[in-house]
Amino acid sequence: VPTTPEVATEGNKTLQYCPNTPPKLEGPLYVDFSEPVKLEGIMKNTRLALGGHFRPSECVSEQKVAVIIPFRDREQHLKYWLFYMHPILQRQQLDYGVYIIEQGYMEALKEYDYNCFVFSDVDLIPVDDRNIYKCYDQPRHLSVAMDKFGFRLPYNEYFGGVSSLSKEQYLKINGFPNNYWGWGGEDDDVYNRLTFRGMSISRPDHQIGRCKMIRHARDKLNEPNPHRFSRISQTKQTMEKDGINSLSYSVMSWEKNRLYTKVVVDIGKPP
Ligand code: BGN
Repeated sequence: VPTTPEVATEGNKTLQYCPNTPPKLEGPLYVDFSEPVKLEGIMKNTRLALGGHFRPSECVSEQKVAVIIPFRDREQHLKYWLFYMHPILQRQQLDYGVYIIEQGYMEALKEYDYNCFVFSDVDLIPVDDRNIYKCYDQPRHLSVAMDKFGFRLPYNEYFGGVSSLSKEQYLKINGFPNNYWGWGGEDDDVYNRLTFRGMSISRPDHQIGRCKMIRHARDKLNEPNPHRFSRISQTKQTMEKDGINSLSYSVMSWEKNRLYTKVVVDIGKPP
């Protein structure tokens, strides 16, 4: 039987790397958005450090995961997300931090040596904790069976909802595009970037990849972007100059509480 290599750590304690299959996963989960949730319970979770950081105490996690939620005015959704996700991420034995922010990759790296980035919509919750929020050999699309789309992919190239990229994979595609304003297409642009850099998408199966979306009306000031069709047809040319290397924003505020780190950034206005 192959054993996981030992790693020496803290004082006289020797810890092993966390196993590939975390022992406390439950499989299918009950997730319900019909009643409001209370966060007091998970606030008392002493294993969470300020800013929504967690590290398993029983093993060393090779993946340091920044979970990034670009979000605006969705306090109710965020509550459900935190309520359901913290326990799941902890059962998954991840060394993680939660960032509510638009420029998550850059800002999270200022704090910690993250090597994996999970990007999640604020209104999506997996209903199976075997869907591990970490990085894989190829960029991962995690929300493959959403209730909104009849528990199927809306189309084969769909990369929206929840996805993960290792630092290496993210750097390879020059990060995400910055020139999509309003709703739609930015996820397709990322998909194009990945394929143009010779990567393919890894996915869980349709049972493990099931997730539920919180129903809501379309956000105000987030109308479908009329330029999205032409933008996604030009990814090959634009990806080299639009991305991490063209980031321009200023940090307005940082807020840390027990459950998350929230960074407000000013990303300017559409041209
Ligand atoms: C697609 C959107 C995605 C969105 C999915 C699911 C576009 C680009 C022009 C075809 N893409 O149509 O951004 O995640 O629907 O809602 O609009």
